[in-house]
Amino acid sequence: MGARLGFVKEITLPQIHDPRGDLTFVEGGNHLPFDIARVYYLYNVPVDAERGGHAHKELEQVIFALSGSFRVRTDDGKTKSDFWLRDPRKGLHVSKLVWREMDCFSQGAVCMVLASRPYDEDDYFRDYKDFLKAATT
Ligand code: T46
Repeated sequence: MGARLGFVKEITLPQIHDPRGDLTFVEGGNHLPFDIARVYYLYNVPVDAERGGHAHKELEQVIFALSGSFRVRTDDGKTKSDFWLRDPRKGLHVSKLVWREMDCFSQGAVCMVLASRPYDEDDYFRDYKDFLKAATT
């Protein structure tokens, strides 16, 4: 049986609005379809930086722009899509076997990622040909 193709889906978190400002929260297993094993964030990103350029074998994660904006380009081996993240309530759920590239960071952008697994370099496809083989066979 062939590998399941990866998927990418936008997720909108709750927002509590009052005169003091907005509050958004996220619960693993409730708002996300996995328990959160790791949180990491990217900041001080030069506006011309390109990040990503890999896919994961098992990890799934949700990517947020907590501040500013950036582009996420995804590729599941069949379909390529572009997403702009700019709303802290809206995350991009990126499953395993999805190649992702991130660029067009605005000045001061902060990217937060909620991940289903601890960091493991062995979980990465950093070579596009290796990824394509796993995603399409
Ligand atoms: C992804 C995008 C959105 C760690 O030691 N622990 C960690 O949790 C992470 C994420 C990275 N690292 C080390 C590994 C590298 O030596 O930090 C260095 C930079 O990592 P990387 O080049 O993978 O960073 P990005 O921004 O290209 O990719 C990261 C995630 O790795 C990746 O899963 O989807 O952010």
